[in-house]
Amino acid sequence: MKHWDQFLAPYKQAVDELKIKLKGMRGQFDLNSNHSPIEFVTGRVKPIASILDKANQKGIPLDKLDTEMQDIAGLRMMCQFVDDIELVVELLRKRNDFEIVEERNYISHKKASGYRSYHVVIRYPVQMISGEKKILVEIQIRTLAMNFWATIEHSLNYKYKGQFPDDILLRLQRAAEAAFRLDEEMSLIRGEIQEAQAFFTRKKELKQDG
Ligand code: 0O2
Repeated sequence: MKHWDQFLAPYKQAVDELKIKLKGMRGQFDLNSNHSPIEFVTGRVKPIASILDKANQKGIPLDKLDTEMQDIAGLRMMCQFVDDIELVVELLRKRNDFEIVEERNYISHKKASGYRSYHVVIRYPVQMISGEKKILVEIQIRTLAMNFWATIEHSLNYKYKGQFPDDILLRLQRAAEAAFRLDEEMSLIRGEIQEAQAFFTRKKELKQDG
């Protein structure tokens, strides 16, 4: 167990640091504009049992986890609108506190399961007392609708171990289409939504000032 704690320490450090940094991006948008492309940010270190399961499934030797498993440290950035995702990815590309090693666009190329999301894998330097360690971190950027579907599908996947009964599979596919349409509909009335949100923000600020 001590060995796992040692191995996971830089991943934990990276998730904690990146949560602050990426939430900071949202804070800056709140200060400077009416609309933030980032709704909220979450992060986690993959549980040991999931690391072992994935290593087993993908045939990754345990001594190669640091180079071959890209999502031991994972961050998620949720956006209101599909168009916000590209903007967030652009902002990540411009940062100089990490290096992007891979991008996977599961929005233009959705997975067979119906999964949609944009994945950016970065190499992030963590300052440990033993020196600098560069580790891989996966950032998933998705809309609230994509996140809703993925969260539900992930729980069901866990329950059925990937072997969904036909009726559940059909419902999940329909739900994926519904989430896609929801994103499309929201994009069409984006202007109206943002106007209303700006109005409520101003009202809240006036209340706080006075
Ligand atoms: P967890 O519990 O989220 O940590 P692979 O696992 O082979 O599909 P790979 O090479 O690891 O792919 O990279 P990929 O697909 O870019 O990223 C894997 C992660 O993306 C998954 O992590 C999920 O978080 C998410 N993901 C990918 N496909 C699906 C899907 O069909 N449904 C859902 N709900 N999420 C998906 P883990 O390790 O599966 O799990």
